[in-house]
Amino acid sequence: MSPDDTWEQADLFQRLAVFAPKGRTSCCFVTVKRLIPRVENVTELVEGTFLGLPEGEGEADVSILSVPYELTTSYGQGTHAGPEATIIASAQVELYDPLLPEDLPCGFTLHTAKPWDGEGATLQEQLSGITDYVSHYLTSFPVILGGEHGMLPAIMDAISKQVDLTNLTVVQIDAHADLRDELEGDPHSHACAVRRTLDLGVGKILQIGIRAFAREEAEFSRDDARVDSWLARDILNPCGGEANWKNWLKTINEIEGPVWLTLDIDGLDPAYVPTTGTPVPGGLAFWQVVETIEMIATAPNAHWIGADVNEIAPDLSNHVTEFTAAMLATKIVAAHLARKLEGGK
Ligand SMILES: [Mn+2]
Repeated sequence: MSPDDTWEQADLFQRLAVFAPKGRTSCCFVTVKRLIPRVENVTELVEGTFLGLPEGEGEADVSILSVPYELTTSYGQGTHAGPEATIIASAQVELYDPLLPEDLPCGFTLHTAKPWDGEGATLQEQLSGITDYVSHYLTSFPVILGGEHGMLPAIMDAISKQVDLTNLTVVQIDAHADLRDELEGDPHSHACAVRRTLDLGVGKILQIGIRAFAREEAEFSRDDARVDSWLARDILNPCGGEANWKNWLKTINEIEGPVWLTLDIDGLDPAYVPTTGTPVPGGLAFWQVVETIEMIATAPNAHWIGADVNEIAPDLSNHVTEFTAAMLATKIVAAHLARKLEGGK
């Protein structure tokens, strides 16, 4: 095998450069395959699909959508590259989940959709393009990778053709309330995403992880019965935090009717998502997000219809951000499929 072949092969998995001793210009590359065998009959990772799995046949149970939308991000940049980076990172996520009797896809059909094309000369055209794109995948359980949180109203617009939004509960994990009426004159800013979904008619918002918000948002949340805000400080406080956390889980468990999860990864502490658009200290632990996901899936009277994972800006130095996003997207898929196996909706 020539050195070029070795390099090409290494590209499929992981590359480890072993630099030659001082004074020599050449170097060799060693292929490092996954240490744990993957699903039966799957001998190698498929590039560009979620979890590196081959495309399933027939109607999809779960569709992984990519919305590389970034127009209004106010601080860090790079969320347009989030979906692709997350799909690449997902190839490194384990296929075993304790919730499932077999490894993913566990007999189900997963479909990785082509990304949204990004076309549209104006913001409005782009948002309606996202609505159209999402509309094509609603017969399955969509997991939408973003992209900035400003895409949420466009997603809700698509959902509204199937679900009466006034019956919908949106569970929002986020550092920010996203309840501003406008930011710097822009009503479509990601900082206004949840306020716009209320304008569209969404009946209930349960938001958690909130810790960077404006007086306007605090007052809006206090005065509007549709919004329940759970502040990160109240959840994580060593004195009383545990009781508040249990109360949150109980609230999720009692959801009735259709539910959508919108997971802005900045809801997590920046240790897990260092390169997200607006990292804010004092955020949720990884396991708190996992527990919330599992609780949505098992809520007895809820019908979980889909999720988005947004504000993923790739971490070029060590991939922590997109790997966190990939693990959580996988948990969403596994928790949904486990519920489906039990005969739930
Ligand atoms: Mn947000």
